[in-house]
Amino acid sequence: MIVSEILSELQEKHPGENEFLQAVKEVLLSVEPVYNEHPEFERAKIMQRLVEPDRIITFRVVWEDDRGELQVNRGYRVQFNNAIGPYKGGVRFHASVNLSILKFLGFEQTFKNALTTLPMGGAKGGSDFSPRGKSEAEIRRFCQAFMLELWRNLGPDQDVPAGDIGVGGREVGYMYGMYKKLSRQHTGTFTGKGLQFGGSLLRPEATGFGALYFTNQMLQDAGLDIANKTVAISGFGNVAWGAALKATELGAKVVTISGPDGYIYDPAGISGDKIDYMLELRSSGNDIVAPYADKYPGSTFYADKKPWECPVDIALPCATQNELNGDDAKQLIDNKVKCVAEVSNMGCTAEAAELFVENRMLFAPGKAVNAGGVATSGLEMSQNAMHLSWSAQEVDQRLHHIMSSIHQQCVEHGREGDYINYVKGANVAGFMKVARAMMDQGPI
Ligand code: 2IT
Repeated sequence: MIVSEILSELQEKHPGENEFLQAVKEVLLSVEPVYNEHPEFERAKIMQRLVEPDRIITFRVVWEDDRGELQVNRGYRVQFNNAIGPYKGGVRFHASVNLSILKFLGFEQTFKNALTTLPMGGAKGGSDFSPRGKSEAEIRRFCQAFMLELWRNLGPDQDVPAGDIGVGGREVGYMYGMYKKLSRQHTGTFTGKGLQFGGSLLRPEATGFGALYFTNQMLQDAGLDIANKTVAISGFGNVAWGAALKATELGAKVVTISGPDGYIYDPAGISGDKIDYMLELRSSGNDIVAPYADKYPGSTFYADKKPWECPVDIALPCATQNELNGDDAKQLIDNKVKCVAEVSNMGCTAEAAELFVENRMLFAPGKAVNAGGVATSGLEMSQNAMHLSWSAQEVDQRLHHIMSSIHQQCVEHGREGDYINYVKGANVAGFMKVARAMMDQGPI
């Protein structure tokens, strides 16, 4: 495989799909050496097949706003790869959603899901619908309209969506309700469901909790203790909330959260009812963190700035792709950050990620760190298939075990002398599993 050839061909075919090209480039560069040890992969054109989604579904979504005016959005589902299991991955509702972003997310999801040890293929979906400032009724009408078109492509053994940015328990409930109505079936076709109708305990916490189990293991392996470390978290959604909860429980001190409007620095630590307040802020639907500083004296709001300028021991991007750039990485390195774990998907730009690896920093990529979310979705699918539900303790134990296994796979495939290159480890481990499954199933 010649990486530059595949990349330039892709670039020509999909000009302007920057996020997708960025995600592909990172994986290609990581797996190139092992790929070239397997001439059968080259003959089977595994890489050329992997970068082309199985199929992309795009559709019109028409819904009525509270003034009675019709609105038109675009919906998508990118069914990327089902070599190891049914398509699985979240749905994102955000004004920025486009095909490049959903292809990058679906591509990443394929390898992430392979790392979880559970049988799930990769997919992603969403819409450029912006939930910001929308009423409950508008959100409900949009979710129902979105499902009206998508439902035929879904099923418990076909494609199982879940939440992502802009899609939480409320939206999953509305989409699942409509799915159930149209399909006349109550199956596990959606994860992140409410507890009363097939949801799993701990799914809301799982992405953040899993990320902290992983981070803790990285630190322990490097001879460091998470207790009393300061942590910068970005974002203030579901993932940031779970990360703040578990980081605090493990004895670390979370000093930042952020929103599109800027970031909050709270030197006393964001713990207890301050973490609960994140949920309140989120449910206001305004998508701003500034009110935190009014509510909690001693904290400061910095408008239009990112938390990476704060000197901290641990940095956890929990908001969105490319939220930590090269300059941010330099600043963190200058400030002697001990560990950076991407919790958002591709939270670091290519330049930032390269700087961390070149400087042999303790750095891990989203597809390993945040896999606890989809892994717990996999556990929800198992519970649904068995028509039973596990206790929180049982789910937590399994999540712990899965995160350890992902860490182990990264160490095994990412060891470079005494440095663990987690980016390479995660990419190679995920890729090998998918590639072997594709080889065994023939050229389809
Ligand atoms: O990026 C992700 O892994 C998710 N948004 C969760 C996907 C899922 O199917 O639970």
